[in-house]
Amino acid sequence: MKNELHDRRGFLRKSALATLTTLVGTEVVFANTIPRHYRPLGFDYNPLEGKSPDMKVLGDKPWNVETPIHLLDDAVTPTSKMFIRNNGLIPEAPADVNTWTLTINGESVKAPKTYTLAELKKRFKSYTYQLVLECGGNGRSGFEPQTTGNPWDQGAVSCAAWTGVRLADILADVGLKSDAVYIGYYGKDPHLSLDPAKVAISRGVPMKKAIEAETLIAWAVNGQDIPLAHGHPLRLVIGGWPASVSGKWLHTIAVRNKIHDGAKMEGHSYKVPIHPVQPGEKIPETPENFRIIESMPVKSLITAPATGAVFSAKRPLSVRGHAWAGDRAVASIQTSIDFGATWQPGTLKPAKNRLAWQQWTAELSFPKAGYYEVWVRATDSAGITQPMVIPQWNPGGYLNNACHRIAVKAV
Ligand SMILES: Nc1nc2c(c(=O)[nH]1)N[C@H]1C(S)=C(S)[C@@H](COP(=O)(O)O)O[C@H]1N2
Ligand SMILES: [Mo]
Repeated sequence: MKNELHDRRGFLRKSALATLTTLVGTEVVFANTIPRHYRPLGFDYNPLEGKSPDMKVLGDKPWNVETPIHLLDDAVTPTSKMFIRNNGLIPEAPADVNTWTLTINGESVKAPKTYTLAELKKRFKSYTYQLVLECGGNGRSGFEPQTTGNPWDQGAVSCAAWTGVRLADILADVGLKSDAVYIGYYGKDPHLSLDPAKVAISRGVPMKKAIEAETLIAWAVNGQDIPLAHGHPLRLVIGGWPASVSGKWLHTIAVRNKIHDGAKMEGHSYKVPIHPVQPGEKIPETPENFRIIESMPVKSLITAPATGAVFSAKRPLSVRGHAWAGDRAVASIQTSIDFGATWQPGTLKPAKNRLAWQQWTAELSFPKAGYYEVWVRATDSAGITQPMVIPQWNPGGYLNNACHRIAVKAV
């Protein structure tokens, strides 16, 4: 089913009407007067089905849904607790998944090639990796002044187990020219305007990241088909970089001889100033001033207890969470109960695989009853530690990797 409802003359497509009728479960009586570019509300697939009831909806046009931190306690994030970030509309689910195709084209392929999903599964070896997908704007609400974009708290992050084939294997099968430097993805999600000429998002990564072992063309997450909201039936998954490079509803990957120039690669989208700017300062959005965000910075979360916990001061309090560091590993974590004046080392586990988050635990003793905050900070393998309060402000509100903090009361 095409997502544009009207044909070029402005008449409602028969196929669109049929889908709408099925979705609303009855005749759409005034279907002939549905305005051009108007998307009937009955089309709205509800991505909250199957989600935890405590997920926080930031908006439904497009759908953006955040995970409260205490729900991120699992080592492997269940799909019911995965945040949702959309730039456009969620497309219709395909009637037959096996005939879904992936085309590899672009100026740097020797010749374009198309595979059905069934062929991908049959022809290439499949792998499963736990991968951190974190929105580049996760933590945006912490910046002052506020920037445009979704005001995420710290819950636009997940680490699920993705299954698929390596993009590197597919690209080797296609055959690339020597000038290949970048890839760009295209997904089936319609632009919010429903204008078929507009693309909601089409981002990419340099070849070096594209051909890493963990870069997957995935059809399953946590052992099940990918839910529609997360890119069913096929998705690019690239851990450790802004999740905006992990294209959902994937149908095409272009191999480029220059930095990919798709939607959301322009302006200051997913970019930060090369030199620090004053909070709120506007600078020209030129390549001399901005760099594209690549590996995400070191970060950690306290996932248990939830903020606001009340406990007995007589016994130590067990706290735990995750830490991750983009392309790097996390080397150590520390906690503080005195607003960052002193820090105690916690215990950190190694990652299940490269680009997965790592679990940490700590036993904290409190001198007496009263109000405390527990702060956590992680240090990556290059010796870089999270900032205590807020990192460098930037116009897109990206990369806030400030220490996560919870409030607790000892009684
Ligand atoms: N086709 C498509 N892919 C997309 C997006 C989108 O809007 N359309 N959003 C991107 C962004 S900005 C993020 S943070 C992640 C979110 O993935 P999730 O919704 O599965 O958590 O998907 C990325 N892939
Ligand atoms: Mo994102």
